[in-house]
Amino acid sequence: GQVFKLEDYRPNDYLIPETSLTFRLSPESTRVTAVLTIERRDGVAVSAPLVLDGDGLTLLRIAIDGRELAPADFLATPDLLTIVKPPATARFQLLLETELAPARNEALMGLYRSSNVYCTQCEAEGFRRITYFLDRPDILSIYTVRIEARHNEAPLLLSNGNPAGSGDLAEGWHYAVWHDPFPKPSYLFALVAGALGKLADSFTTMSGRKVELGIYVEPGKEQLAGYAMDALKRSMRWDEEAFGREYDLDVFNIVAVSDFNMGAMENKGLNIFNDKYVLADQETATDADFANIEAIIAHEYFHNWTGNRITCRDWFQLCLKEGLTVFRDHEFSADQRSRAVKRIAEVRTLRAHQFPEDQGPLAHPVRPRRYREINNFYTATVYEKGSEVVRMIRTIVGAETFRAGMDLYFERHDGQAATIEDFIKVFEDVSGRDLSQFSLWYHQAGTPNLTISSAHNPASGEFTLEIEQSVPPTPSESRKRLMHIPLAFGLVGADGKPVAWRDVEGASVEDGVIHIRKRRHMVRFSGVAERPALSLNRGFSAPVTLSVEQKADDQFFLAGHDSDAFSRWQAFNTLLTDALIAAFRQILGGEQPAFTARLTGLAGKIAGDETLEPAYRALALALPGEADIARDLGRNIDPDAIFEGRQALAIAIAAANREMFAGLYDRLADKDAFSPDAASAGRRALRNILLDYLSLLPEGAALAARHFESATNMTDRAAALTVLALRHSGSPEAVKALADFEAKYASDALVMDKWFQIQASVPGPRTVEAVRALTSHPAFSIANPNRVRSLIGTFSSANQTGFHSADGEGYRFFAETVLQVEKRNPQVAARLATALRSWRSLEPGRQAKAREALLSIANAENLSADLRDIVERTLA
Ligand code: BAL
Ligand code: ZN
Repeated sequence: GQVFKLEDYRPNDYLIPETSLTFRLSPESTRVTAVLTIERRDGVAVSAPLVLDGDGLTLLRIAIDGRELAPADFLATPDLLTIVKPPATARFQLLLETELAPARNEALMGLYRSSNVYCTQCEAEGFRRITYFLDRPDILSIYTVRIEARHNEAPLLLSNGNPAGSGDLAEGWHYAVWHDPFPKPSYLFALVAGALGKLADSFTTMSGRKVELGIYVEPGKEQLAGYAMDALKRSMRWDEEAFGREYDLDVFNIVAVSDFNMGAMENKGLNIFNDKYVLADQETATDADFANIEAIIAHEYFHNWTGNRITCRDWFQLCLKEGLTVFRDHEFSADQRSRAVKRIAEVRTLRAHQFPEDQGPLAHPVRPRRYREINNFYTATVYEKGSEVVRMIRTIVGAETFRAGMDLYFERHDGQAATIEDFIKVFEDVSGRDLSQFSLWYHQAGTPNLTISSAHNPASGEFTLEIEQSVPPTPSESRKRLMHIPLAFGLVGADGKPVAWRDVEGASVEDGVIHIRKRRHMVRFSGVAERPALSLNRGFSAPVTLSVEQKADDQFFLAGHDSDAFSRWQAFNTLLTDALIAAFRQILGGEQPAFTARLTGLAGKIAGDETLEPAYRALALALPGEADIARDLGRNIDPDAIFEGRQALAIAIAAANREMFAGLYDRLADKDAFSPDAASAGRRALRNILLDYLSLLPEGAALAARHFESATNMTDRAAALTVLALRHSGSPEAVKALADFEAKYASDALVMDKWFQIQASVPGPRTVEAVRALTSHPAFSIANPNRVRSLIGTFSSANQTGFHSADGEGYRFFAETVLQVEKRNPQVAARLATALRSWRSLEPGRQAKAREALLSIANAENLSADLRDIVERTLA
């Protein structure tokens, strides 16, 4: 396939300042008439051909300035339209008529049908499946859209912008017109038509303009959109307060659909959502679902400024809108919830998804330099690491200057398609700093490592740090340049208070941050009388790994006393990780793993520490995942031994704290009416992790069964079902709970996703057969992305012992299923296939079987560009 390169960017010869679209909707035969105002750019030769993108299109009619074109005047293939000799005038009108079959569009890109609702997805390159166009983000156009449909089939007709007329037509048809005054790229175009219920509300902006808000859902589910609506209004207010950004249209609409490739999409004024991120109540949604809804509603809304008003020049700049918008939604959630808890959760996610990507064959810079299929770059690196890079800019320039930089960004680039260079420049301009070394974070792939050792000299009162940075090689980048790494730190005294120093030399240290720029720094603090405990990468100031020789005493001390909540959590998590790695080695050596009473005792202390938020305690008690341990080990992975060690540690912690955990579990029982707020969710999280521990002790299955029976909300019910299915697989209690859950929620697809997910997570080599059988369950559908992700995605990316079963059966099933999904939906298949990206870190037996499975995909006939790209890079 074709490779697209950043250095090849050049503006197109033509612009499309205005786009007028008319849709006459029908499931099998929709007519699209596009009238494009085309403008030749200044200085471009009159002879320059006009070449428009298409994807699988059928052209019915083509005319320029009212005259039909002769066959010799153009060349139309399904994927390209070339107008050999456009008119000599600088501006002309091109009319195109195409015909589509939305009902048969199973790739869910372009215009398609989801449960009888017409909807669109155009990012990244879906608009070219609707009409021929300059389908690239630097072509900004003002859209007017007329939608015609049968009234009984689609009483509701929506597009971007503001409503601009509607009425009835002959033979039971009707129409609506929408006009969006803000020039936008084609990937932000959207259309929705169907029979939907509406939850209506309004928001008055900071300048006093009233905006009509609507959330459209399957009729009868309107009340399930209440939390999303509340999150939307809080997001709108927050963006005014935190960034001075006001909403700009008269209406803001959100539509929930049940077949959607992504989580949601930020189309101007008409966000389209995967219904999983809109619909919620206590009966059907977990606390994690509520938090995700809040975050994603905010994320898509925040795109209105970071993405829509200022968009990307080309797809290499994807992180310009995504990393920045993730940063904004993280800050929003931190303000709405607990900042410390949110930060810990973000870092866990980054390490679970981005670190393995950065350390494997799919590693790429936050701003990639080449791609074959842009859909494969909606990655944890672009999104999550992209957000971390923005966070580091704020750390370096300071919060106030950061805000000034953002103001300048909006002022300077509003209405433009911008680049990462534009973004970095505003912060250089407002701060007067040189960010050129820092900008390597955008250009260089790989997770930097810092090796740090410390020494204290009581005689001279000197405390010295030796810091060495390195960035491991990544595909096509074998030699790395030195990074600017802002490392927040603290020197903690025996009383838990910060230790003062007189002077520091060796690196610039500002506001508790060491600025590492060279390969090696020797940082010397003077005037330090007593040896402090060293607290490093506070708040996770830089997305790096650390290799630190640190005494266990110091880790235990920091786990109890670090004033930085993130680092305190980190200290305990490091102790747990070290213990799990030691256990893994003991098991491989044929020994029983053993854990210190000091460690299991500390778990009990943290659980019962009433000075800490319950949500924090719950996060601290959640052991590093099997995949986290595998990532830290890095090579020769045997998932069964990892599982065994982790299970042994969980049992040791449960046994050592049995009474304390049981008492706390009882006290935390919810007595108040349900609320999805962060504090209530935190109490449920703590109680449910205590249940998980207690379930490992005798009578554990009975306890979990009681928890399941008495649950009054989905968080508790799903937690108990998880404990039963995973810890007591095959027990009568587990079998009964799974059957009861299935009977109760059989008709609720989103809740059944949890049922699929839980069963796909059951550890052990027999799960593959259970998952295979579930693909025939009436609630499962290989055509629906949520179903596929819940069952197949969970099995392959979140079940270490099941997927990586030593006989290779998990891989064989996986390869078959990926190819089945691909026939309909290449994008979802390609995403699934990334589950094997870390195959080279497995022990040799599994490695060989994983490679066979990858080769069986690579050798399949008619492989899509999406899947071929992932599989070939994974095998390279
Ligand atoms: N732009 C794709 C969906 C999102 O990141 O908001
Ligand atoms: Zn986004």
